[in-house]
Amino acid sequence: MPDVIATYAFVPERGTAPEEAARWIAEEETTGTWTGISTRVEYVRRLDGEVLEVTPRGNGYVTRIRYPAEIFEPGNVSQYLSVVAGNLFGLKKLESVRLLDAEFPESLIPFHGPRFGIRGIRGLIGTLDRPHVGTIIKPKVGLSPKDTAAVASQAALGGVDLIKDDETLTDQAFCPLRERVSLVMEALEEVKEETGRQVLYAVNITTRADRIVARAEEAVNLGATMVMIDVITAGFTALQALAESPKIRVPIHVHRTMHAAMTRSPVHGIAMRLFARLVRWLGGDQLHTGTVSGKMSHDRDEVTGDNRILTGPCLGLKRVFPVASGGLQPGNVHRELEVLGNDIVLQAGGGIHGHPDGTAAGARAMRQAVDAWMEGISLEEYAREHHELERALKKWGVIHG
Ligand code: RUB
Repeated sequence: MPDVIATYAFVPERGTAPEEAARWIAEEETTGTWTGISTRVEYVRRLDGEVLEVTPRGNGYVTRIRYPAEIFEPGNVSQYLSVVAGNLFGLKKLESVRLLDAEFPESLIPFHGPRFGIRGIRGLIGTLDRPHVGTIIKPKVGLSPKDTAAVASQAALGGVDLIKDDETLTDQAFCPLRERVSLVMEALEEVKEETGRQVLYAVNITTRADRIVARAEEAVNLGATMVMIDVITAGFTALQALAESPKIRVPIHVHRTMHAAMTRSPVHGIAMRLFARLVRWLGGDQLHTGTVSGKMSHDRDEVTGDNRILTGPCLGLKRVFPVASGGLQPGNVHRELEVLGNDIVLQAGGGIHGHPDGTAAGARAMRQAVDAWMEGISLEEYAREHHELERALKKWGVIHG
């Protein structure tokens, strides 16, 4: 049976040989512990982890460790994480350790993946190949349901494809979910009647595990055309529960707030790569993977590699729409697209609602930047005949490589 292979970058504790440090990982996560134990009887030894190789890299080492497939419970991703991303991070034998990736055999991926994926979402919106433009309602929190709907309406009129709640907005007293969804959907229906355009609304249904599916169902019953989950804070199995619920037949937008506590350090933690794999397996339709020129810390090669995990071949599972978000404005659009390609959702909060002429103008400016890209015209040249874009570029400038 093919096994699980996990790759770690690490720096051993002073005085510990790299091979020994790697062996500590393999043993801690399988059949061993800090000392020899009489209960590690012979038949258990087939479940030992195995250090396949240790090679120097930079100031440390990279190791590949084989975990026998048999130690994993098929379909239980919480348990998968407890093995490949478990106690090892705290071992004193390692000064630092970062899980770079883990590859699992087909027998451990018994998941149906996204229901919609890139093609399904394009079908809902009616686009063939242009990048999608999304917005996050800003301010993150504080607006009443009525004002949220008014902002959504302006963004939709300006031309965005997707409107979403921010990661900290759920069902607070100042903006109850029921009222917010009803009013936003009413506003988007009006825009649809006026313009013929379908604009999706991703409602943040993140809540405790035993209530999340019911909350998502409630949002869908109120007309939500997408649901959103903060997958790191809610848990991967909460995403799985949503995706597997027969009543939630809308795409799932996956936000990754808190990920950087694990993914940001180049020497310690967990690379985004594994989370991208899990989200695709478990049924996310869109996933934040970062920008290459925005406000959040990023590594260009990691972002493009993560997007390939979402969009490359994977056991016939549908392709997940990558979402680039954080500090984007019309002046970043060409930089993002030349690196990330057209199968991308470009999301702008401040870069739309901060436009000098308001939200609708900001949405128009983002769309104009995308249109310029599709027509092969530079932002500066397109801005000469597109007032909203011109105003945005004057405020924020054009971001080159
Ligand atoms: C964007 C925003 C998003 C972050 C998340 O707002 O608040 O939650 O982009 O980051 P703005 P990531 O457009 O005003 O910067 O996508 O990297 O997880």
